[in-house]
Amino acid sequence: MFKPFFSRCALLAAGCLASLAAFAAPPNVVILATGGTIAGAGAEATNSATYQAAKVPVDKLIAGVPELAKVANVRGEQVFQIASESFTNEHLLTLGKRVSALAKQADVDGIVITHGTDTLEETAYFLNLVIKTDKPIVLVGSMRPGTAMSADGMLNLYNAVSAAAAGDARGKGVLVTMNDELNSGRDVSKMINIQTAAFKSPWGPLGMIVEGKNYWFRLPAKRHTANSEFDIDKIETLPTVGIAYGHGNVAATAYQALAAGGAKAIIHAGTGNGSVARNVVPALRELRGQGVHIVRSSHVNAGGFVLRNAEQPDDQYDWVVAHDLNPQKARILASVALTKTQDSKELQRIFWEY
Ligand code: DAS
Repeated sequence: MFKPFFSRCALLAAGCLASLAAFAAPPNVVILATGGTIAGAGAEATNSATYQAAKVPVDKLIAGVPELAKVANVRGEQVFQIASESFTNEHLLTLGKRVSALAKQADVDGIVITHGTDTLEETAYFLNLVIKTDKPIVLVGSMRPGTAMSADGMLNLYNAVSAAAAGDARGKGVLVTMNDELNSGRDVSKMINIQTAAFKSPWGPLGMIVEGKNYWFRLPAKRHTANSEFDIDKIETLPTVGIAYGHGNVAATAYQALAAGGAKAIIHAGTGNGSVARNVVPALRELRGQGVHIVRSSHVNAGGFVLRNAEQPDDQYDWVVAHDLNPQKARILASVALTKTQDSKELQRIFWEY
């Protein structure tokens, strides 16, 4: 007689807890604003490409999307107000340290970073490597300023806050949401510079976000965030790494100038699968002999794939290959890796794992 009574009480209690959970406080999401087109303003509604980036402050961005309040408790911080082509290593470190501090706070459930689209992919990858958290960190930009017809920034920002507030975005590394897609900060790149569908991942997005709900189709395969060996709180400077572009009739001048300017590693943005013109090889071998690391990547558009000892005898030359990272991402990883090691075999391990 007593058993049914107690089981009914347990069911009643569970029901109360469930309804309480439904009224639980919404997640706390912090928006860190850095500038870019998402904060841009043009003279006319027809100016979708002629405008000034980095004009609108974060509080105005938030006020422009009142629906954010239905998704999370949102507050904003204006970290920078710049076009992202002007990001420096110091900007990366400042932003990374702020993200790390917020991620450690119990009252922060997710972080959104509004950012210019030009180097958004570099910042996203950098944070993916150095922020020790499972909490959602979502970067977002826009291809049109908020003053233009069919501006994409409002929905992009709503999507980013929805993703950052969603528990199922935890542990998936740094995310980039543009054009309703959820992309890995590692893989995504700006492939087209005039369309709202500008950002693509060579191996596909992780998922889609529709009406504020995440739909996942795949998970990141490489090390990131909490599982990374790198920690922003232990990095004070980022070594200089330069990129030299491979093309027909190329000379060694750019590589030599980068080394003379203090580059600790040079990313060869090669044709095809990281090919190196035969007249440039001696100069690169000489630079390697002077202690500068050479990293072969590919500048093909929709995704390169560089393997060791395919186009060049990397073992013999003691060069590193960037695997599927494009040159600008290879620069980020090389700089972060050089904060830990100068050993080329260790550098290569890091390029395989991240
Ligand atoms: N100049 C671009 C930048 O700030 C504008 C943009 O597309 O966001 O990256």
